[in-house]
Amino acid sequence: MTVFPRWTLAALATLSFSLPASAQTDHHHRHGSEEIRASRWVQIHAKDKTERTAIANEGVSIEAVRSDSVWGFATPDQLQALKGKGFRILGSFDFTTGRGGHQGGFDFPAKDAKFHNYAEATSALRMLASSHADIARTISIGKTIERRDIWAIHINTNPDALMSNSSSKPGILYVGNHHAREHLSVEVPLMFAQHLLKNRDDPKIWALLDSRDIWIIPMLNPDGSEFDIATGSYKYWRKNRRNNRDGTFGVDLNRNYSFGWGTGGSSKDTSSDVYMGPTPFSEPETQAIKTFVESQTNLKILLSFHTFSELILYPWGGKYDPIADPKDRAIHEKMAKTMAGWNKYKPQQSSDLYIASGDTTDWAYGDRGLISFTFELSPANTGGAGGFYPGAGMIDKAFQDNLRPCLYLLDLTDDPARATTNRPSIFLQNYVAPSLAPEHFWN
Ligand code: 0X9
Ligand code: ZN
Repeated sequence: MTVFPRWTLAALATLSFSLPASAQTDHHHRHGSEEIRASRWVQIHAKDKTERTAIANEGVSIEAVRSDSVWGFATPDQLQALKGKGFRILGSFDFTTGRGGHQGGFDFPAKDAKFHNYAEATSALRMLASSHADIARTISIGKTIERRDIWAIHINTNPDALMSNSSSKPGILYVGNHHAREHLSVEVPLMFAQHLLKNRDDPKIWALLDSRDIWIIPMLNPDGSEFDIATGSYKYWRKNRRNNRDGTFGVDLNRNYSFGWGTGGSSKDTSSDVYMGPTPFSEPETQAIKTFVESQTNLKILLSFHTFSELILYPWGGKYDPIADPKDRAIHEKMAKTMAGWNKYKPQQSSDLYIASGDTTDWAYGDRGLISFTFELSPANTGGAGGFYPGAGMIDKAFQDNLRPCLYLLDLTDDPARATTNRPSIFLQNYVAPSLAPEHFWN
């Protein structure tokens, strides 16, 4: 368990979170900012997973777990309830109204310009696919609640598979950005797609491209992402942009999947950051993943990127029980441990963090039988600038740290059980990553 070093409440208290002036007049944004204003960024004493689960059950969105506490967003009501149950609130911080006035362009602050907004992510994927049109295509897997297309890049060396979106080769899905403010979770899968295609002439990469069916969806929640950056100052937005018709917005897409939906660590309160939605798969974004995964019966592995804390998580997340099937359990454990050896993340069962039901990987494994992981990318700790906004310098690090794990998963896609046999991945030995070409990428 990570401890919480060199980080004081005094340092946190000097941070100010900004809200747009435009939020005062813009109906569409007003309710969102009210929710943010109502929420506090808090540290709560919690000594173990049972206490963390109790906190999550109050509807608090836990963002970082420390040895004896958690950090997250909580409403005053939730804090009251927790105090009533004897929890100690170690710190509670406000959002303050700050600058605003965006001119209609949704973009990152200049210092974070390397991050891709929706238009940039879309065009990066398009350019990538069109410059490798023989083996890659972009395709929309559905539309968000605000009618944005959710783009996937499909990589397959068989032109018929590209045309028909179906392949008999073993398939893998990498998906980023279930959570809006976790912008690094867009960049890593985007760079991974770029890496595979730019290095297609590397024999090891080509062997994988030629024998696997590869799907990458870097930005599942563009509505939330765009909302988060729309004013020039980050809004710490997590959910999608569903209008809940009661003055609140947003469903937590990582609580909206059907497997074990609503059985703990999620909230029925529409204003909660972990609002589960009115019904399982109520959201077009999770529906799009469901329809897609159900249509791609060749899929074997799913990796969902989140931030932050540097963790590799595997099912179950909605219950403390380990995976019952000994083979599947061993595969998840072995793969997580092997990948953690490379990226130095901490491998563990999701619910060791805290119970959260309705997440992507419980559904992907529990309903579809896919070997499934959640990566919580860097940073390890909240750091001075806040863990969701670690700066553009973190992009390259997160990519470098996770390239080999991503390639390893791709390699084992033909038969994940190879992880536990004497026919392991080629990436276990003497692996030197082909050179990166970031200068081609940023556009
Ligand atoms: O709570 C989440 O959805 C994920 N963490 S995040 O800080 N990115 O929001 C973790 C999901 C892991 N699943 C469970 N703990 N069940
Ligand atoms: Zn997340």
